[in-house]
Amino acid sequence: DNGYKLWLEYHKITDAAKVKIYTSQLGTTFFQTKSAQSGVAYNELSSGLIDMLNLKPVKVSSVKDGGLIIGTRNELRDIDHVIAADSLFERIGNEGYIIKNIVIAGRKKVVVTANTDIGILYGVFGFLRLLETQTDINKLNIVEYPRTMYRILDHWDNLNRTVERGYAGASIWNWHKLPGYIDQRYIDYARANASVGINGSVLNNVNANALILTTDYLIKVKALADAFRPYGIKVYLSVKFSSPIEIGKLKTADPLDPQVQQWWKDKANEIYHYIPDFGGFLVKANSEGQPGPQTYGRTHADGANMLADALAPHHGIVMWRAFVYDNNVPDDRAKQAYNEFKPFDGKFRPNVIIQVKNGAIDFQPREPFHPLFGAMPNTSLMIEFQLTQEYLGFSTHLVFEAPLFKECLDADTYAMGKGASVANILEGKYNRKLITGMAGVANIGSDINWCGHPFAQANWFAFGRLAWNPGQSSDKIADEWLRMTFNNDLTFVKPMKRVMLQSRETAVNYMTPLGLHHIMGVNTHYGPGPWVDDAGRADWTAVYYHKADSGGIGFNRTSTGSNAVSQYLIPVRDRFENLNTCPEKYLLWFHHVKWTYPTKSGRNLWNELVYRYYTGVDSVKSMQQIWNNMASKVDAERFTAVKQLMSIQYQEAQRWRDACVLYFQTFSQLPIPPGYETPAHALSYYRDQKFLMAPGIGGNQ
Ligand code: BDP
Repeated sequence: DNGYKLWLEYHKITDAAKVKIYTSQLGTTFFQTKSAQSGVAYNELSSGLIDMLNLKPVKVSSVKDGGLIIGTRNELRDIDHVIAADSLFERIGNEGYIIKNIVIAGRKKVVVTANTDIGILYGVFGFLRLLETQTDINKLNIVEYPRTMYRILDHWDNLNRTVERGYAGASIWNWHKLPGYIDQRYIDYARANASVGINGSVLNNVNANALILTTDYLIKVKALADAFRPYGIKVYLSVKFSSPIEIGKLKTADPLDPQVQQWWKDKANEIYHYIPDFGGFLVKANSEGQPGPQTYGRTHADGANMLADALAPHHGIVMWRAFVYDNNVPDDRAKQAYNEFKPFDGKFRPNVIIQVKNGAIDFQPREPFHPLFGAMPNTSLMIEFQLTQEYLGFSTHLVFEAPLFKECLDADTYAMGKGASVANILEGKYNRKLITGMAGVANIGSDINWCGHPFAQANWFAFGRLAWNPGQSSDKIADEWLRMTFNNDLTFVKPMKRVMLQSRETAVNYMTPLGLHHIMGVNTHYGPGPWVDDAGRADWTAVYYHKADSGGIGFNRTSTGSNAVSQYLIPVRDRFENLNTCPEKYLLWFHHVKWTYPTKSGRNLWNELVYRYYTGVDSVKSMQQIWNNMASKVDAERFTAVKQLMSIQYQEAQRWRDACVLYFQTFSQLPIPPGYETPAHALSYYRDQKFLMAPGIGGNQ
């Protein structure tokens, strides 16, 4: 099994009792298919039932005769009152669905209903998921609806098919063969997204190439949009702010210039001529050398609003990124986004949504939540997570990211008093006028298994499930994914779920324990680089972030330091500010502490750091042992793939550990406590290792 089918394998169900119940219930179907969306829903249902149960249901034309009834509320007018109250139909909105047992004429039935065809498609995927995870279908009462409106994958794909920070092969978009050639993969991609509720796709890199807005490319984009439409996926494009100059031959891209404004309006009209349901733009402006409104002395609001005005007549949105920093290295890069955006709260058009990374630096293995969450009550904010593992070992390390996402989503900002979690803010609970969303930087490429590492697929899956409902637990998501992707055997699911749930903490331990961050290899971002002190600018180095010296280690972001803590609201601010209450997982993020500082375990800081690094490596070893026991429970192809990747991960974890411990020891001057194995090489050996041709390094090709 090469993993191409992702979590949609629809394995044959072998439990005879289950097969009997499912087959007797699902042998007859009432399902009218009138649109492209309900057509794909029907096909999905049929292939799922055939693959799992060898069942080709008989299509019936009357609700009475069906064991499984699928249809929109309108199509089921005669029985909708038996299914649910009006208020419930209202609650599920345009994309939600209800799956329920009802009794008609004395016969028990399963009904899947929704207000729209796309709701039906999501409902069918939801129903098939129940079968894939072998759930009882006789006590169903499921009401599902998405908590965020825009659930989007951001592809950092360049037009030349390289992928910035992509570790799963070339871009899946074959621009050269488009629009004439629609690769089956595009359809499989849209289908996989729909199965987890993702409804949008930004096709190209945020470091955008202006060519994407030329007519030649728009025709190609239209072909993709047409292929995705039956699955409810809208396309969006990353745009370069200087496009009016680069492809429009204007002299300026100043957002207040009438000619520039007109250029964007005309461009929007052209796009909507080809793609009537085009989603909108994603913009990286005035960040890492990209042009933006500040280039012309204007503000983020000026820039975003100008684009928003061009898209508004067509109902498109602008996703304007808050990941901004420039060449004037401030005392602390962590503060810059907040400083630049907070003053503009309430100043953005209603169709602008600010896209904020989960933390204030950059997708590190662990960061505290971004202080902009809770700071802009009158502005739509969407979170940006990174599925591609730029700082998490690329596609060689098994790191299940749901716990990382959840840690941020569940964090309490106290913006509206206790309970104002990041998730609640993202869901728009405090301001119903706002638009809501979640973005994930895709980890997809043309590797046969899509994501490079068989387990990296779980991050794509988890993102979709959490964008749909941030309240779901990592445990539930891992459980579903394992069952759907591999099998329902508890002797497999249970231990592997533990591995997945532990894996992020394991990576934090062997990479950046206790709040350390940004100490990875320069440019590639692969492997350790705590010694990096020259990278063109201070805030691209590692020493800027860890600040190790003979006196201690850590970035003082308290009021005696950069005071980044002041961007958080009380009591979060106080908790981080105070050494005694700051969670140890963020210790060195907020504090510079002595090497002999006593940590909660009773070990001093140095010994704790060493302990964490060694524990991280040991945990990878346990992961390997558990996986080795799974040989008889999974197919040989994926078994071998994961086994090999885990052995790379083990070597890499050791490298991280040894390099960091030896490097930090040059400051602490303290011994590695007895009982730990001695690093295999001297520090110079690790420093000299180079990964010049590592994949994923930037550009806007
Ligand atoms: C960083 C990446 C860089 C991206 C940038 C961004 O290293 O390649 O362009 O984020 O998000 O994580 O714009």
